[in-house]
Amino acid sequence: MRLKSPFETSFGVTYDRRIILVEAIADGISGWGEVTVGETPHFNSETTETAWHVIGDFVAPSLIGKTISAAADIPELVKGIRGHQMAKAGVENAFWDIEAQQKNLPLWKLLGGTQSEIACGVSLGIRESPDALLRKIEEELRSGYQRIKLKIKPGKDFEYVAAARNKFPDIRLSVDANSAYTLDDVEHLKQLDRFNLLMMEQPLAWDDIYSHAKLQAQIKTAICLDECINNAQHAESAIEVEACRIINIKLGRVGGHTEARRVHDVCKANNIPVWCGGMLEAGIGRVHNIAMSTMPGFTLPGDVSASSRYWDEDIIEPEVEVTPHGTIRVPTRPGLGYAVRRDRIDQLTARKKAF
Ligand code: OSB
Ligand code: MG
Repeated sequence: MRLKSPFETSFGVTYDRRIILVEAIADGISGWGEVTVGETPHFNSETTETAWHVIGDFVAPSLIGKTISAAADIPELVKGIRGHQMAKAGVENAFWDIEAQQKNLPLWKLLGGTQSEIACGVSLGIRESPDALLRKIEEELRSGYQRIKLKIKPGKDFEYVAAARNKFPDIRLSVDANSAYTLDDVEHLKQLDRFNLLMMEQPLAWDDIYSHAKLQAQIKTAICLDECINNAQHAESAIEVEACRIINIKLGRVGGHTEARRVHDVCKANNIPVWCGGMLEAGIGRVHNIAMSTMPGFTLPGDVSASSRYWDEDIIEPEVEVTPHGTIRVPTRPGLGYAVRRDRIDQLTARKKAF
């Protein structure tokens, strides 16, 4: 699927998404999940192709023919597969859709969600100039979004953030570096403290919680970890060593709804606010994100926004829409609560495998 506009982060530019969808069928009910993995191993170590391989050769064979009494049984069945959280999440989440339909509940209720309307923010890719960025921010604020996140990297940071803060002194503003800095940049990163940012997301290495603790001790801005948190144990460690004050939860990054809920619970018990991250999802991944975002610890606007910001035409019906005050009203029908457009998916399918 071609993105409406290219998305640039510190690790590269994405023009098109190659997305793996999982349809699981159990007891005659069909459920859907989306594998929220990147095409290249630059966000984490997984790619579309590694997920295809791991699902086909390891995840699916671990589940076929097994008695699964609840979606939450699945992590135990695939725990021998180390890493590959995104591959596992796409499959597990399809079973959450099935379980919700079986129990005649909207998925968000099954997960224990309490918020029927969720707060939305946007993530803005790196732009060719601060002026171009300001125009984009203006447009997103006009649509109602409650928080603006700017992607940054060395050389495309201070000037952009300064321009944004100058023009919009009161908005909730944050930055996301996707691991583009090191501890040698502490003095540089301190310069961002003056902009009253809501948070600085994942400034340091993707797999290094400890260095973030060293940085957090030296800057005022709250650090939010993304790439570093792959399970509830990571969240506990990060909180204990004070590596962050906020955590971004991505279903794919932590391996699915079961582990996401554990991360949420750890954060909630420690008064660490969480929010739902995004991976440029199509509709199915987006709708799973909406369901997760209803849990009570999701107190900050997520990177969950309207389908039309990404796609000319999404793969669900209706598309995800955002209210003029920057929220999404959560569906009330059982399961995902949005219809999956098989016609459109068939048109877009390049490869298919059944088990
Ligand atoms: O770090 O949050 C991130 C997109 C791709 C990979 C990593 C990230 C992102 C985003 C976009 O920030 C969020 C979205 O709009 O889906
Ligand atoms: Mg991020």
